[in-house]
Amino acid sequence: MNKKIFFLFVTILPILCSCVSIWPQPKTVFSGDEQIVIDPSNFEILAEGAGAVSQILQDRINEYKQLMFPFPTESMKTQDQDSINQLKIIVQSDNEQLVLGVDESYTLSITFSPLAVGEIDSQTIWGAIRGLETFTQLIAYNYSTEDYSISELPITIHDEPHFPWRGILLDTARHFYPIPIIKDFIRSMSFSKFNTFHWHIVDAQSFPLQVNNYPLLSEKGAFCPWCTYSFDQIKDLISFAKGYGIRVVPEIDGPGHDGSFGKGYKDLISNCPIWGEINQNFVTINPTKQLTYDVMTDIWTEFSSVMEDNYLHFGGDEVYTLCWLEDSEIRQWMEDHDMSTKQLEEYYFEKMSHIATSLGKKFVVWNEVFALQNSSLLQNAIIQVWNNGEVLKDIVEAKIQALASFGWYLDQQHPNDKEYYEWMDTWKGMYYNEPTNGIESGEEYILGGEACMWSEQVFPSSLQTRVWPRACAVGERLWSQKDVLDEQDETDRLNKFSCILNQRKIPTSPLSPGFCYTGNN
Ligand code: CP6
Repeated sequence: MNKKIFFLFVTILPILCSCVSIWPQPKTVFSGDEQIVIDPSNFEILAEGAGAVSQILQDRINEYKQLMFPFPTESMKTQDQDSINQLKIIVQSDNEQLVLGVDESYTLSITFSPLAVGEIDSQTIWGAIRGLETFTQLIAYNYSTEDYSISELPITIHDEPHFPWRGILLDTARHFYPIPIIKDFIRSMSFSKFNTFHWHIVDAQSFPLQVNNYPLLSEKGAFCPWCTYSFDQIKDLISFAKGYGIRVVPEIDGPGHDGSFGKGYKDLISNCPIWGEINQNFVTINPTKQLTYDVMTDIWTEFSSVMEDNYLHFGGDEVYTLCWLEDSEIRQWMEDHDMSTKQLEEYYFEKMSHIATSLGKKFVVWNEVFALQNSSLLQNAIIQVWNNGEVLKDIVEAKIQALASFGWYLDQQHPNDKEYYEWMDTWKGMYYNEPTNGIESGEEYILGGEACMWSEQVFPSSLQTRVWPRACAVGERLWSQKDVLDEQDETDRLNKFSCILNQRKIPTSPLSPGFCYTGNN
């Protein structure tokens, strides 16, 4: 069909379709049925608008140029075919600030006028980076003809995220992850349009954080002498993550899961050998000592000096207050202050909340803190729900901001599906876990959610294989609209996306039999 007539046709009668294979599914896609070739040696990406000066954008353009064309094109013949030789990226704003809720929307179009032209329009560089990922996924490689093409043109995609907070938690305390491994992981997160890296940095089993004023914390608490993160490294990691539009939210869990504080400074933890013997995770911090608050203030002050983001995670999960009762000094203190264990826990969180406020940061905690029902604590808190989907409803009805993580535990490898058969489609349970289901009021208080990669049974070489492709399902649930729910379409698209990750050398798995060309198979 003549392209002009065709374009007229699609303009008058737009075809809203999900026929192109993009993960996560964009908000709207209008597409036709023309195909063009794209020759890497005759293709350029230009940036225009105020945002064009951004070094971050330039870095991503250069990286995506590589990702778009992973294979050789020796025999590519473009002379007698329609081709596209330019992608123009127009970014309105030069503001590179990366904060929760920043504009990540973009419009991507490839139209004929009469030659094919590609364009990405966005308000911010973050939208442009999301659009570059989408554009890259449109390019298909044909290994028999050794050429690249884009089909279903002309195409116009309007896209923006459903939720502003789309994260993955990584626990670096049950096993140590060197910084380059974390960087690779963060980069791979951006391919599914995740934008938040929740760093569960210390826990009962190790203390890898180097705290300048309290050096014994990591000297005694880390797994090995080099199994540590300095604030210089953290600053560099935060800046790396920012390059991919990913915020870093650090967590120092407490008052539970804090046994490793005691390796360097015994006074910091409660003396509960019986409970500690049953489970290392049960050892709590000692909330009656001023030293505890001095150390926490110090850690959070150092974090705040290297981060741009506004959120600090104070933990609050699985607090075994029986550990306090086993310690006679703490018992005495509680008696002297006429406090119950619940009040002592509240006392601890009031101090933490004060630290957050005095540093100008927001206070994120796990859902057990909501159960304390202490209104002064909850007023400005963000509650992350991990073990009880029902409680999410109560939190948002109380007009408190929330994050969903239940159903998104990557360490659990068995399916949530009711049906059980030969394969374990563990991604499906995660995929259909829509946080807003069953919420009648206060949906706007759900900021988004996070998949959680606890590391008791995972370490550097198994991290990415454990995470992908299941976390992609979470990525789409958080990015795409609520009504994107077609099982066959999702399976096909996720298989294709997993192949793209494979081609980018990210260790992932397929969902079903098929062929994924990687250049060496
Ligand atoms: N570590 C910490 C964990 C878990 C939590 N906190 C956890 C609990 C239950 C399951 C998976 C992980 N390993 N610090 C709970 C938030 Cl099923």
